[in-house]
Amino acid sequence: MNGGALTPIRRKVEAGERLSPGDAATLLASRDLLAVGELASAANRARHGDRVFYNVNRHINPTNICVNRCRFCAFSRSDGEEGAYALSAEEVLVRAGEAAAAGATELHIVGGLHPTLPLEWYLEVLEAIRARHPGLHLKGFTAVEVDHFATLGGRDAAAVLEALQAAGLGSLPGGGAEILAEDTRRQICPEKISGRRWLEIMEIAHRLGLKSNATLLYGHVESLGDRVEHMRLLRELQDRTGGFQAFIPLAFQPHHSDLATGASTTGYDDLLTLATARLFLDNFDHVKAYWVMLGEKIAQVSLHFGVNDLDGTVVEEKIAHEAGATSSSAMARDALVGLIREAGKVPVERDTLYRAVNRES
Ligand code: V47
Ligand code: SF4
Repeated sequence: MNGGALTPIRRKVEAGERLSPGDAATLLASRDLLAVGELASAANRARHGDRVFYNVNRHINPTNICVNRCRFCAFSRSDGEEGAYALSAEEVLVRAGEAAAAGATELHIVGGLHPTLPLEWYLEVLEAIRARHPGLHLKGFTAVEVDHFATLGGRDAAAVLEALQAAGLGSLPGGGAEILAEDTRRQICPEKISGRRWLEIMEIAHRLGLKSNATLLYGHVESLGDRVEHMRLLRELQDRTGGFQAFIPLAFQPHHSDLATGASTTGYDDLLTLATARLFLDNFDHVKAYWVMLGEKIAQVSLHFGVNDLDGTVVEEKIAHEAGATSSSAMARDALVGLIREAGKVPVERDTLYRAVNRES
């Protein structure tokens, strides 16, 4: 596409008009990355100025045993398979304690769909973490896990979410969204809940006052049209609930899974996807570059392509690294701050709900 095809889109952006799905498709197919980036950067700057958020967090994956075995997932194992693990409650608590001691404000807790571990086990773990570390925000459980707990325990998703909330859950991460367009979703994760069900559970969570994120898994077999449809569905739900905080495109890590293509996403596609999201998802405050999957270099450059959040310190990452990610699995706070500053931006440490964290240091 030449620069001319962007002219009507530029006019809409400048007039504050909403972009159509056709516009998003045009942006994703554009070969004028810098022009798209400039538009996205202006939209981002209008919302956030030069501020870029990061947080001090720790990921905990209680188990990799999963009944779904999505085709793109190199993290999961079947029960009894070599490499399968399930942490004890105490092991989770040790990790939470380490996080608290390191100054984390958030735990990000997600895992596989264990065939028997009941919701009650998770509720007890959350309650124990809350009792020991009341200052830690507990972000956990994708809509996929919530549905699994509901099925295992014979209750509905709202009851599961209410129980988790009562035990200390503060918000939901954005995982499990993959590709919401049903045909492609069935190809890459046939056992997973439908896209419609993922959206339904998010809507219930938002109505209960739980904020969440939304991800997009891109760079595998999906079409650009699937990406647009995915974002359209998210934008439509966000219009109704306002419960999404950040949109997070996850670059497919192409090794060691059933879907392994061996081909990583390109930097060009990563940046175009992030910039398009910023422009099309006009009702999302935050576009996050998850450096673990993008690599630190593209994540840093993306700060000039519409991104205003670099996620966090992470500490222990398994999902991307099992699938061949070459980034490190932890980043020190100073390193995150350095990346942001070097890009000419102003680092702001945030908590999970995007309030600035002030540390005496
Ligand atoms: O749901 C699995 C994805 C997700 C692969 O909400 C893969 O703040 C790439 O959702 N290549 C988990 N992606 C990670 C996630 C997340 C990460 C950081 C922040 C937040 C947030 C959420 O990882 C899964 C799945 O979509 N995934 N396998 C793979 N091979
Ligand atoms: Fe299980 Fe999640 Fe991996 Fe799918 S992506 S196999 S649901 S752990």
